[in-house]
Amino acid sequence: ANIVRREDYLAPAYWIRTVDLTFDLDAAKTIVASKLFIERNLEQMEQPLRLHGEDLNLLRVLVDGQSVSFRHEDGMLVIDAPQQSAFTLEIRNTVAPEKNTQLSGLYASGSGLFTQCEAEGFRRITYFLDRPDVMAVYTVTLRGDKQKYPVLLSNGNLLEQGDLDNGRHFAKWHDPFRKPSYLFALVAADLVAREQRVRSRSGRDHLLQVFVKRGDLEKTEHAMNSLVASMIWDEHRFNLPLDLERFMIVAVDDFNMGAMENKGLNIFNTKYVLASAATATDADFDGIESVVGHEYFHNWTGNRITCQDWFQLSLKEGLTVFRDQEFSMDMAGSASARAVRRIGDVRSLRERQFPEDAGPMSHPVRPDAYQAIDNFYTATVYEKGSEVVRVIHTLVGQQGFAAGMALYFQRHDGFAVTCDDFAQAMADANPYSPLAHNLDVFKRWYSQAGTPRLTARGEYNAANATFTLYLSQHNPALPGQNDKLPQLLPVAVGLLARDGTALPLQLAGEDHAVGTDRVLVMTEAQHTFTFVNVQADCVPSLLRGFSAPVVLDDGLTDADLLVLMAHDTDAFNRWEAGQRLALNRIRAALNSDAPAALDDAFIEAMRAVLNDTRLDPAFKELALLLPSEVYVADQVTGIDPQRLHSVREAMVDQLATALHAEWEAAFAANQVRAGYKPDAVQSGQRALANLALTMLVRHASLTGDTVWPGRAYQRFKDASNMTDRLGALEALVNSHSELAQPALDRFHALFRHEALVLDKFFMLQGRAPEKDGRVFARIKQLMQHPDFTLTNPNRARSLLFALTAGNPAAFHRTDAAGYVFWADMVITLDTLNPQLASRFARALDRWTNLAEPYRSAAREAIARVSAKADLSSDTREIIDRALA
Ligand code: B3K
Ligand code: ZN
Repeated sequence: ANIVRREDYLAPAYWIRTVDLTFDLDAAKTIVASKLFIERNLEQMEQPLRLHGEDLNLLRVLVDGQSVSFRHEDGMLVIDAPQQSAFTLEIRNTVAPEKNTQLSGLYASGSGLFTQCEAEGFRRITYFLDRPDVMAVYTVTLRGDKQKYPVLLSNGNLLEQGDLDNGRHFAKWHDPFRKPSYLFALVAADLVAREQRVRSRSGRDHLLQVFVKRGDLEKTEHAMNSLVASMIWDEHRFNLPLDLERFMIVAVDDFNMGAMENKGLNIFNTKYVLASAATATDADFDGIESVVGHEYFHNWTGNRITCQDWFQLSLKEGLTVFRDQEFSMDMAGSASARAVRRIGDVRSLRERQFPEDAGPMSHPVRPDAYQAIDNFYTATVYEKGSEVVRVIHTLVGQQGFAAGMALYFQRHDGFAVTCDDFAQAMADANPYSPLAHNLDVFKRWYSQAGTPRLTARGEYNAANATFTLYLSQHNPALPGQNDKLPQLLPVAVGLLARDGTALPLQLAGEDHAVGTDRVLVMTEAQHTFTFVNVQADCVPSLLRGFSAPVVLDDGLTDADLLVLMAHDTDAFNRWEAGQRLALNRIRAALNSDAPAALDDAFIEAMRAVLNDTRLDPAFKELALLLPSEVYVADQVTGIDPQRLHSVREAMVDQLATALHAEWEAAFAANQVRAGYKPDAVQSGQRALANLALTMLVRHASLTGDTVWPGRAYQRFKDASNMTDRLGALEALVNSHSELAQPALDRFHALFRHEALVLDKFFMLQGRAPEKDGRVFARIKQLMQHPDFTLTNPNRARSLLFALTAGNPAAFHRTDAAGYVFWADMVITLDTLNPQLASRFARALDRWTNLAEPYRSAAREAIARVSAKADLSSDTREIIDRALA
């Protein structure tokens, strides 16, 4: 296998300074003419010019207008070193967009043409030094049929456009900013745009455009509002203005991921652009806001300062996720709404990144080696990367962080740099912070993989009025990473008296207390902190707000957790205490053969949450959800997914029954009567109403009652927005009600022309709680549905990923049918779209953590895929690692 290693990084032997591209666009055969102005990197030894190229048909090569000899070597185009230290290289080649099912490079979607270049797609368009440290100024001319492609877009500013002969026209674009090839984009399609003019704080005028297919224009309002809000936010929070006259977003149906931050021309999966109350849920609206923000924020963190090499990917991704998370929190408004967002972010980190870091794909935030870079656009690089940036933010504070950002741009604007450069700027801007004092310790977050374990024990001494906290950290060994060193952990703490009072915090040696909430900094394996003047025995509330991405073992008893759950001023820990109580009960049930049963103390605590009028509905909804099967599976060794499913289902049944009256009250109390708005307040109410309805219909399925299923059906029919409609439909489908099928049929009939809603139609059925193998059978049947296809990534994911990522009990079957299906699908997808296939292949990452018979059956399925000789390098890397 061809492995790329971080330690082998070498600056390029040549720089490409300017790029002049001309495209004669055609879905079957596009002609690309490229004219590059190149300079030898005088710091490097004289070497031949080696250019990347993939799936290209080369027509000619000229150096300074003269033909030269060239050869193909290891998949690269090699031209012997020209004598001149600067020269012009002209290349002409063709590509076939309509045959490009990988959706990387130039490809066709519907009747339009689109590009995706990150990470290594540009080499599928033309020969180039396709690496992020080669930055150039681009001028791009697009020519094509005017009827088929009325809109011709590329990065930067439009210089010129006009008609050509034979019904063709052209557009010429120029991007004044130097950029790496992965940020190049073009679009040629029949689109319409929502436009808005805005003035930035500095007084500059900008044109914002959101391009979509005809007919979708009225679904672009939220995306446009999110774009304007992102612009204002980045100016206010970080003093970073929009640097372009024109900023464009284009929506495309077929796209491998969420969206792409091409300079001035973001290309988006339609899922993250199109929304109306009738077709999109509150979660969809939130997703649009955060992805629009994310891509917009990349304009500075990613585009103005980019990555030296792909090992530094988290430099832009971790930082930009942090920025989009902060943006969404600021947009959410109230402290409670912020906490709800934080809980959501942590939930997803723990369900996706923690298992990743415990399995065969475990890698540091800055990886050391890869086979296919597309496999490293991971939860570790993104979400853990964001937590690492958050660690800095916690250590230096909001102002210190802004100062660090300013210094980072002052030093590196316009360049391709490393994670070290970022950390150094943050430290240098905050010379008296614990970050600056322990920079090397901090940087272990970039080099050490795995999730650190933080152990905490407290000891109250009534005679001395002291509370001593013993903290220790340990990062378990991983293959290739033994003997790990302690990391820099900010541990946010508070102390609660047993009656719930927040106690003032004064450490030994300090002359007075400093508030009731503070951050302790760990730099070593063990620390002892002694709080003095502690007037009552107390419960420590540790790692508030999830102040570091670790697993916490605080040894708290159920009684302690009940105190936190009832009184903690930190909403995150209040939620976490409930989850911990639930997890303890699920664990106990997994270790016993007796039927699973929740105790009264737990049920009463849940009842108290539901009845508490001071708590927001959004928080209640999160608190009332038991930890997911995916999360629990990561907390247990040798998991039996079927047993876990039946344990958890039994507990949910019990909550449905025991809290029946409270669910009825919650449903009634959380009806939104005002006009639809996807804001935090309304969506919290809808979320709790939907959970209540699900519980009421579930209870009905246990008792045979027909009233609540009937009400759910009525609500499904009459709903005025997708959140309510889908919630009611889900309540019926998830309880396997007789009314589910008629509702599904009606849903399909209503939305058969709405691609994004059809995705929901499939997903909802794919992730329904498994019962007697019915859901798995339904999924296989739905694969044959006339609306199902594997060639559209959203549609493929809607069924396949719903099964493997959202429905462990349907997937992990004792007869191994789920694994057989998985292996077949990995092999089929791999010939079509390796990026999608390798993502899907990761569904069995954690196979070694399964109990028998699952474990052996999973291994067999992976081995069957591995035996296929011609797997893509993307999928090969995942499979090899799984079997290593
Ligand atoms: N930077 C892109 C991701 C590209 C993925 C390539 N396989 C989107 C984002 O993170 O904003
Ligand atoms: Zn990103």
